[in-house]
Amino acid sequence: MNKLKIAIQKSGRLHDESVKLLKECGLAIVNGNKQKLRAQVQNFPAELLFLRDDDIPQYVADKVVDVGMVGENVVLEKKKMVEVVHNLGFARCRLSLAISSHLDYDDISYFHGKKIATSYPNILADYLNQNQVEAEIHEINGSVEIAPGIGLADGICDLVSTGSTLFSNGLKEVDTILRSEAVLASSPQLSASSKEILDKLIFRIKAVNEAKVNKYLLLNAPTEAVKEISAILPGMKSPTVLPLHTPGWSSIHSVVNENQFWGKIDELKALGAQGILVVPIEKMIR
Ligand code: PRT
Ligand code: ZN
Repeated sequence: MNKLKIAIQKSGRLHDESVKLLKECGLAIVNGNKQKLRAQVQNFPAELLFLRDDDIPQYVADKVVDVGMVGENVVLEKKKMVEVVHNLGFARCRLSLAISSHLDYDDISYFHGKKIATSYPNILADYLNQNQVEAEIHEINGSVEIAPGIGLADGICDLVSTGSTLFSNGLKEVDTILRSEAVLASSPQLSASSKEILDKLIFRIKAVNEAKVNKYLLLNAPTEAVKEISAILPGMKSPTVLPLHTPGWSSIHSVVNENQFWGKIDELKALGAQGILVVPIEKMIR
């Protein structure tokens, strides 16, 4: 049977999260040893290849692999014939411009005639063009943040997540070019059978990732408040309402988005809700 060839980063920031997500999707990975180039999957028609993240778009475009788990920043920089088919929800970061923290900055025109060090020359060049800024791009791979300190450049364009690397190098973020996260990048010309396997994988990834941002909520409330509480907790279709042994009381079960949870708690308490339990969901299929 045809197998979907999935490229994941061999080692680095994306490796562990990529493997974890595939395992949460139920894939039993055998010999998933970082030293090896490949790993097999026992219970799903897929095979894993461990590669450098920068090479993944090329391998996908060349159809050596069908799909890769890689930062969207790398997909955009490499400009290969690949299609982002799903966002994976981890390795979130932004690609930003930064300068020495003691310098004044008004807007992007600051960079006119300046030298910018980066590992993202294509994305940076496009951004400068869009903003009609003429600057010199100095491409370096790694340790970009030290460039201004050693006089190699006036500013940098690099990935930022917490901002602590910029801070500890005496730099400040002055402009964000793009936001990125890990994505599934696929060849636009997959065979029908590979596409079918990819769709199955995406279905599972959605179920796993949706479960992570939702919680199962159980509470007790006076039966007379059920209607109002149901309006606050619509759930997947509607909440489950069960009678409690105590007359006039009901148990209400629903699903709530984690981001909305604290906002809803005060309203629920005001309507008489008690004994509120919040439980993690492992998989969620709408
Ligand atoms: O060896 P290989 O080429 O495969 O890996 P790599 O060294 O090129 O990549 P790696 O593992 O560092 O990053 C892989 C991907 O993780 C990137 O392409 C991004 O999509 C994503 N990612 C998310 C990040 C960061 N966050 C991040 N913070 N990649 C790099 N950084 C670096 C950044 O370059 C800077 O040096 O972390 C530093 C900043 O972090 P903060 O937290 O101090 O702001
Ligand atoms: Zn890399």
